[in-house]
Amino acid sequence: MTAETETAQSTGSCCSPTGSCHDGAADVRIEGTDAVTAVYEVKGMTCGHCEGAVSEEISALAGVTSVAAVAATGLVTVTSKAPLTEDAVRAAVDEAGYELLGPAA
Ligand SMILES: [Cu+2]
Repeated sequence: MTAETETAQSTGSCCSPTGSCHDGAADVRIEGTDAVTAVYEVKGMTCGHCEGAVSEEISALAGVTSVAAVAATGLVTVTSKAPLTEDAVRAAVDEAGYELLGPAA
């Protein structure tokens, strides 16, 4: 009989010894990179599902770090590591089933 079985099992942590993998509140910043934020106007969003669909497609674009779509205003705020072309955003919005009206003033 041994009494040391408990400590031997604690090596399965996926990340740090503290066990904190993804802290939801963490503000992730990419150092040395200027984030670009652009606001676009999208036609046709009516609910949270629409917001999610548009966000998902735009999030898939290269360099995009965050997307915030608001159906009530029709505005989509996109943060990326480099400026996006309007064509790329338009294609993503189109893919989601909505229409990009253009950059919001
Ligand atoms: Cu909807």
